Amino acid sequence: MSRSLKLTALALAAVFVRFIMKNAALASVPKHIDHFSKFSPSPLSMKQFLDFGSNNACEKTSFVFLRQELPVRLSNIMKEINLLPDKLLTTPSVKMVQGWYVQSLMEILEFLDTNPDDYKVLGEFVDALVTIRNRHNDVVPTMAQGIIEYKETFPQDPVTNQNIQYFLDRFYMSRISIRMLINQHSLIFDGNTNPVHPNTIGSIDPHCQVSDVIQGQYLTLFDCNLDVFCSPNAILFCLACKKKKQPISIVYVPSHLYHMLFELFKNAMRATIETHENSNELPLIQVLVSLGGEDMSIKVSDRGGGVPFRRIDNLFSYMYSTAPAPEIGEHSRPPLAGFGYGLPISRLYAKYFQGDLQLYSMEGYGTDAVIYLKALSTDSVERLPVYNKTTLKNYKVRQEADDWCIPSKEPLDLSNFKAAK
Ligand code: W6P
Repeated sequence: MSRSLKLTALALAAVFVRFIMKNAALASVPKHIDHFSKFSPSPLSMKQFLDFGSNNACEKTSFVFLRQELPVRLSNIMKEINLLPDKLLTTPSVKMVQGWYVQSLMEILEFLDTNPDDYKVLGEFVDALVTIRNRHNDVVPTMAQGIIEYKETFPQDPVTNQNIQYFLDRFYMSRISIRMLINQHSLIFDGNTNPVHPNTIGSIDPHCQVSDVIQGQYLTLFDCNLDVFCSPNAILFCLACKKKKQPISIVYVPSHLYHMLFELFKNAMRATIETHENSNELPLIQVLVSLGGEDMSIKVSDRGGGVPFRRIDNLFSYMYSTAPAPEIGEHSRPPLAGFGYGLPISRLYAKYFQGDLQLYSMEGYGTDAVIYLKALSTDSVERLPVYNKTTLKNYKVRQEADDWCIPSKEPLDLSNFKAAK
């Protein structure tokens, strides 16, 4: 055999061996998922997150925790992906997302029989986490694409909407939590302090000043996008605090708060502009921040004409707000279109640390959007989905009939009920 032929044969053999090994690894994945999904995820509190980043933080401890906890969280949610209706599970987009989860799970499992005392292992783990995080960057638009494909083939019905809502709320919550773990570990142990925010611990700011985030937010929105603002005073601030003069701050993830506020301001501004197109003065969007013993609440109030009560749930629906990206033309901005996933995902961010996001709207006037967050870091504990018998039951229920009457459109013919004389 010529030398080059030999080399080709060797290369082919190597490819073949890798192929076989990869398939062997793939074949054992369901077994691993079964194993790790039997564990419940362990919710962490803000305090625990901060402890991982404190001075005596131990990368080894974090590594040993994560190489168990990440497979547990991944496997719990992979079990739920498998419960999706076949028609959705077999769309190319959902298949692709599922493939990413399998790949990432395998990559973490590689670390199970490595030595935590080997600093090289620890370094490789950080690299692996970053690779995994980047692989999953586009999960949200890809799942949305899956829903679009599904909607094209199957007309939407309320039951499917309800099931997809249930799944995606849990799926995206799981994703938020996994990214939080990955971010904390990779930011804290990459050997650098954050030059811009030296006092943050990973992505957590122990003194997250809400007014700072709002101000930053306001400036960004003001400068950039949205053809907003005639008036530079478009947003009015009110800060309420028990201990006056001290700025309100909590232990929180500024990027999460930023995400939520961005969504609320965007919607409030859009509503304001659309209902006051022909007047020169726009009514202010008011922000009220209040710190109590238990809650830190932020209210964003607009006078953008409000939303009918019946449609509020739709604003949070993944199914009803999934539409192919609208063409941005001159006259193509249908009212209330293009909410996208901003609101439902903002609500998940709020719920992730035991808060909530609610809308109080009065059609004809305007909308109050309120973010509730926990004021105390001891109350800020991750809210995580778990795969168990109840989950299984929730996917199996097919609503047979509503237990409330359907109002009739025709007036009731009362003559049938007249007492016989
Ligand atoms: C609206 C609709 C909405 C959603 C979220 C926040 C504010 C607003 N205003 O009209």
